[in-house]
Amino acid sequence: MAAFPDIPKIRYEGPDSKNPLAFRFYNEDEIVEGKTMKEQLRFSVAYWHTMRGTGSDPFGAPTMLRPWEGAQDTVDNAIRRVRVFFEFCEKLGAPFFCFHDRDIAPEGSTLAETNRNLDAVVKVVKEEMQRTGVRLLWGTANLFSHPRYVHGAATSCNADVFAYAAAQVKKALEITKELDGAGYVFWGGREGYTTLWNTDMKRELDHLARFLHMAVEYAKEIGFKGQFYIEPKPKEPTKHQYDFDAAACINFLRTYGLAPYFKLNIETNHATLAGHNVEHELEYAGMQGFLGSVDANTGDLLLGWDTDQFPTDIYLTTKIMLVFLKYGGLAPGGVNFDAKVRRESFEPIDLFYAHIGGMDTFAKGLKIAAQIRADGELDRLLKERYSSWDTGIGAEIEAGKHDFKSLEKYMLEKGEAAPNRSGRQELIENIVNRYILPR
Ligand code: XUL
Ligand code: CO
Repeated sequence: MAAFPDIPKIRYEGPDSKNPLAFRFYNEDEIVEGKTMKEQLRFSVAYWHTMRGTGSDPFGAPTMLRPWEGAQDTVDNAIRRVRVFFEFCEKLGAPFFCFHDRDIAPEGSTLAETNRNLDAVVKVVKEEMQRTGVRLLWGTANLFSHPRYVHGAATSCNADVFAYAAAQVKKALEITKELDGAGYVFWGGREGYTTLWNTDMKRELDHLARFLHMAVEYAKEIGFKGQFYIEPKPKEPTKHQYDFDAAACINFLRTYGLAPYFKLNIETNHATLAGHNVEHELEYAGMQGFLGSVDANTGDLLLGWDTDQFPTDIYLTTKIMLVFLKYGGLAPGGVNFDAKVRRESFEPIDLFYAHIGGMDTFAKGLKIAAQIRADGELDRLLKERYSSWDTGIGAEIEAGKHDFKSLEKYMLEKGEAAPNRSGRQELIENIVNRYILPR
């Protein structure tokens, strides 16, 4: 039985459409910068929010109406849910999905039983992937929900928990390979601490690095060729998470010899929790060769936690796409909607409205970013701002021809630096608005 019988396949109808179940900007076959929108954006649906989000919060019970859910979290129920999920992706026209191991199948009473549950569900996931053509952007293991991970997983003070986590990631890598995943994400949900009084930070980070090296070695052994990602987040659930932001992650990866094997999966709401914005994090990763994928969502700056809302801000998506286009596109990463409908949006149809809005805002952001790049006006202003480095003393410094003594001599002769020029921020913002608000 179809889970969404009243919902048609979502189609592109163009900017004038008022149909809430149609795209106004996401036209999957339209070419932007030499690729189709589908290839440029690589949209992905997150299994955990879309299928497992209940609407519960610390103050209240679940609210989501999901008629396909049974009373118990059984393997049969999990299989029924998988079929609903692929019907959703198919109707939406999302080419990818992402999942945690524990999203798709219930945990058993032993690791062996849990793995059997997983195998039974993965079989159906594979079938549905073949039926619909929806592909796996990345897989991951949930190393944070179960009480055993109370002190962390790879950074736990309990060596047995490290071993359990290793076994869990081994299996998650196997199923990600089985499902031909384009990547695998490590989000350090509880890899951090609450108080340094009881924490040996150096030892925990050494363990985390050892764990990630084991993952790299095992991927090689089984022939998993997908991209590994670290997903930075500064806090929540722990007070201080080790993968704080792009800079902390890159430093960690370099320190422990892991840099060649990892890129970053940057999430908007995590960036803002770290006191950055997403374009800062993307640019920082990009300039050092660590730009990987994006977990697309948005936070609420009036709330201090990870609200994971669907992105509907055109400035936000334009900025994200500008960085990705600059660094050569998203593949093998994608735009994964790590986003959930509000607790108050409890009907199944809200899942469609939410994803349509996010996809359309990204599609329009992509088109605007491509137009900004094609016109080159912002690039020219940027180049002009640094033009003192293109000739004369600037070019000589960049070429390594100077030291403090020669620069002192230069300035003693000159007497004073050349005057500064305006940064023109307001002009630039007005130019950007010409693209965002053309008429
Ligand atoms: C949590 C978060 C995770 C990761 C995958 O804030 O973003 O869902 O994306 O574990
Ligand atoms: Co995420």
